[in-house]
Amino acid sequence: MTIPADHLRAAFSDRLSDLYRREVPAYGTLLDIVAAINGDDSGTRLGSERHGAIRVGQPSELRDIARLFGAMGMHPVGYYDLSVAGLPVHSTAFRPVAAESFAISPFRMFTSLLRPAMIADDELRAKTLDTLEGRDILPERGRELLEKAESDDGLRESAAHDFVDAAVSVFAWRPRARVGLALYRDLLDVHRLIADIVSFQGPHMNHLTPRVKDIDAAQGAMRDAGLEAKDIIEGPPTRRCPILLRQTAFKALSEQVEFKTPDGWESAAHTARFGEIEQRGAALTPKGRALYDECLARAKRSDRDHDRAMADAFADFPDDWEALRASGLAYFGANGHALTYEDFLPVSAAGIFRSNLRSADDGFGAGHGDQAGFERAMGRECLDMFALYAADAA
Ligand code: OOG
Ligand code: NI
Repeated sequence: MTIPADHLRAAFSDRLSDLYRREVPAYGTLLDIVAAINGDDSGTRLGSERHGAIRVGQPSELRDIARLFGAMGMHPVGYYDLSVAGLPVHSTAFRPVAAESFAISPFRMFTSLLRPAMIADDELRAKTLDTLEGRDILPERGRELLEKAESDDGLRESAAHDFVDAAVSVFAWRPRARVGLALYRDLLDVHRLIADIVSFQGPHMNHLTPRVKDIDAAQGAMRDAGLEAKDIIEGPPTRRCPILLRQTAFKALSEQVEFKTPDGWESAAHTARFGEIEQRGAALTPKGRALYDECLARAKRSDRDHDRAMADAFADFPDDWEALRASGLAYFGANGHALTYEDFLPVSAAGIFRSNLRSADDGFGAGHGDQAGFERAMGRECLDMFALYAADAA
């Protein structure tokens, strides 16, 4: 019997969580907080739901990742242009698409690709490309098993186990850098994100995010547990009928990295990896999403404090299920419940990236999106999230 892609994904998600708990102990604290708040729902989809985030440096890596995730039933949905927030990356989210697949494992991976063209300094851009060249993020055994998974044979039990092992290893933290300390520091000076993407052996997990029922409660509990939480929760304000996605994170930890020198290794600290939590609400239609974006823009123009500005800006966004349905703002399924938003939000994602960058990393200015370029690099198109929700809606 071959193991179905949905089951490979479920095993992969659990194994990543075990790994991250060992690598980033504060993530374990976060899981305890979330389990306490989710209570009885811990045994349902909510209890095992999480997303991860990774960053890759070049098209060949994005293609490998797309194949690897494809074998686990995760497909690229949506295009996120982070250059509008001054970040030299663009992204998609690999996730299941069918309701039955979500029921088995809703694991998603937010995946960003470096945009070297946004590095203005010619010499540093050339060095970045040089450094990335030849980096191969898939272990040989992983590549063989991937080919098998993609073939008609599929993977039987023990090969499936090895495949998940190999897939997990791609995203593990490897403390030996591929670059010397001087180049690392040059890259860090240009942008912390670039240093994180270029300097290492592979695309280590940047964070892992359990889903919580009540993010306001979780934010308070994070502070009580001594985790340095972000000042604000990204996304819509607290509401009776939750919509889209709300997120918060704790500050990155400092990890020792070894850098090559002419006569051995020297170590220095790298700060990038953290934990995040999310609360998911209803998927909005294009009309609902346009209203959300408008409210968000209004809040941004306000000179009141964040919570006040958000509450004011969203005051007219209907907050009962009947009104959301009647006005065509949210998607509803055949059972009468709103469909869950399974994707991400570009402004929130920028806030999550930013929470662990410096103000000096804002120097890129606004750019433009390049979805066609991203898709060319990936060798696949990004699926349209609205079409997917519409197909599931009653
Ligand atoms: C990804 C940041 C975006 C989210 O949940 O919106 C993200 C990253 O830091 O690589 O994960
Ligand atoms: Ni995230």
